[in-house]
Amino acid sequence: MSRIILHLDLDYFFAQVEELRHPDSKDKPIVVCIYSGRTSDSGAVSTCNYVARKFGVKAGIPIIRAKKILEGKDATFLRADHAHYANVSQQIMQILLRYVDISKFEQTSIDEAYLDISEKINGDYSKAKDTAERIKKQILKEQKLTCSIGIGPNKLIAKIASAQNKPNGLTVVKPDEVENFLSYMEVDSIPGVGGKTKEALLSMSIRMIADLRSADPAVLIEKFGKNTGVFLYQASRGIDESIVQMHEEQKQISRIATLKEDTRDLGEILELVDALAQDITDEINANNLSFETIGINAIDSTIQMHTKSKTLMRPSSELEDLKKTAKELYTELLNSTTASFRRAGIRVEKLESKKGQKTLGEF
Ligand code: DCP
Ligand code: CA
Repeated sequence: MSRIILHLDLDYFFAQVEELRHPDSKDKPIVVCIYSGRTSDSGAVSTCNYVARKFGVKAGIPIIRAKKILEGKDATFLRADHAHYANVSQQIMQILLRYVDISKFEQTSIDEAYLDISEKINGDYSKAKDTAERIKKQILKEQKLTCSIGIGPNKLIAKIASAQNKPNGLTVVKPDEVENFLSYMEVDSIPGVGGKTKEALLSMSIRMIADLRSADPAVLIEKFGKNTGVFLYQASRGIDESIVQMHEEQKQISRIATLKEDTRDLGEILELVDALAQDITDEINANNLSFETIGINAIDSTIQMHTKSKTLMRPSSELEDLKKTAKELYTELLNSTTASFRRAGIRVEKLESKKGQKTLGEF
């Protein structure tokens, strides 16, 4: 069965989020910086808005260089606030999970995700496009952010497509358009093909994906090794069988917070943990999920991490189960150490969609 995959990438993510917090600077250059701390200006640009990009500022360049480029341009330089961006990212991923079951969802970075929307779309690319438009509208409505979406028969094509019409783009590539779509692109449009591979290919007179397609696979394998050689051969033909699926370690929801003071009082710890448990079950229920394993992670006053976990007899989504197990685990933890705790956390794992209640999808 042929698949339809959607790839979403938020536009100039950190900087777009900062535009919302600094509406007066929105139409001027905004540069988000990661300061290294050596001198007041040392560090690199994390990202910037499109106004700043027009002048040549981009991710990775030294902050000092960006300041020179934008001198006299009334630019705003901001320190990256990862906690805030992670929070916004989480809300957006929650929106996406309304459109697919969690088993058809894969978040690949703070601002990118794949959705396998094959089911219910039934090979109809115009329906897939409608879905993408709805997702874009919803994210704009709830979070005031724009994103770019690519749709194609696999992850490779969807990802390349999402980069085509940034910002606020929507690019659909149907199976019979794949070959043409790729032909006029340079080889480094293929995700994973960086400067080194590009140069090596150039030395073989391979610049465009169309050139790569005519290359002898045996030569590619000889030059790049089996894995990369086969990958290049397949990618140039738009072939990618990899499935949309979260990695095991991503299939968990966790919360951690700082206690009012260092303590080993079970009551005080549970007061905080119960609030975190409430937060987790809210997220679980909003997504129609269940959990089976419950874990705790606590950091003591010497910054040592302690963890414990327990698997239930059957999956649950109940706050009471979570609170009860957390209490057991924290009781065990306190009995096993004389440490005092600074931070207390809780997490749920082995997440599954609840049977018979697949997420709505709204297709
Ligand atoms: N990021 C970073 N340093 C980099 C690249 C990215 O800190 N060298 C951060 C800031 C970005 C976020 O990761 O906002 C997402 O990275 P993207 O590569 O998707 O870049 P943007 O979202 O900023 O821009 P685009 O509109 O091109 O997607
Ligand atoms: Ca992005």
